[in-house]
Amino acid sequence: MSNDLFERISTSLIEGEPDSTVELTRQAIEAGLEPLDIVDQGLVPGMEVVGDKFQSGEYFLPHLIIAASGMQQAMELLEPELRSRQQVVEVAGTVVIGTVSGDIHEIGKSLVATMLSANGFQVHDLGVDVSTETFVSKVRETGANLLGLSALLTTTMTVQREIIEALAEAGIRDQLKVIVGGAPISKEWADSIGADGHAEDAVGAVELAKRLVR
Ligand code: B12
Repeated sequence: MSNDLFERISTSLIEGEPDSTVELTRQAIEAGLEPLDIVDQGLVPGMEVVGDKFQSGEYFLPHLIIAASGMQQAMELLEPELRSRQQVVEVAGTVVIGTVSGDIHEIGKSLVATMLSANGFQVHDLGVDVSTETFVSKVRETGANLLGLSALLTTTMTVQREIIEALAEAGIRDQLKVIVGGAPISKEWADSIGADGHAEDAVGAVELAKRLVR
């Protein structure tokens, strides 16, 4: 039964039916399925197919936009569920997170922010297309011990390096750990720009964050 629902959620994204994506996600929650499984086995595989079809030229930007709106609305239903699964005892750390300047991809960054928050981190989510100056000043203002930088484009991943350099220039690079993520981000890239770590998904991001700020 669960497999069938996950597959229908994926298909609804691929076929561009956001209302069905939301309705099927609601059904999956009501059926008691794990919220993270709904994301990982239903929504994300569907979005991957949409991304592949866009890359191969079969789909165009409107397809991406429609699928993203379905996924975002589904994520809004899932967020409170994701949060309530975790028994938060103490603040694990303070995180500033956002998508870098020039990049408006939001879904993965928001999922990472939600999962960090659900795991006891105090999260300041700056949104998307965040300027380097805003990252630096928010880190100063909050005294954050972790900074999360999301970039989904090969053209914006270089901004992650600029932000790390700006932190150093501001004299606050040593005050915090910087983690990076997004589809094009690899361990090699993270190492080459002097980040403290990278993660492939939201669960990995939480593990990394806990390890780094402990
Ligand atoms: C949805 C989407 C969009 C939506 C975004 C809507 C929104 N509100 O977010 C819209 C339609 C706006 C969009 C626009 C564009 N997009 Co787009 N988009 C995608 C798509 C299909 C899915 C991204 C997604 O949401 N995935 C689901 C989430 C859950 O996964 P995720 O983002 O990877 O996040 C996970 C991990 O990466 C990691 N992570 C993410 N952030 C962080 C941060 C930290 C700190 C850590 C530790 C981990 C971490 O954890 C997350 C959770 O598991 C991808 C395809 C793909 N395979 O990624 C293309 C893709 C990223 N887009 C692409 C392109 C080209 C564009 C456009 C340039 C298209 C255009 N011609 O205008 C524009 C760029 C606009 C801009 N300036 O940013 C290309 C990028 C190619 C490249 N190599 O640079 C991709 C790869 C599609 C493709 N195959 O060609 N896009």
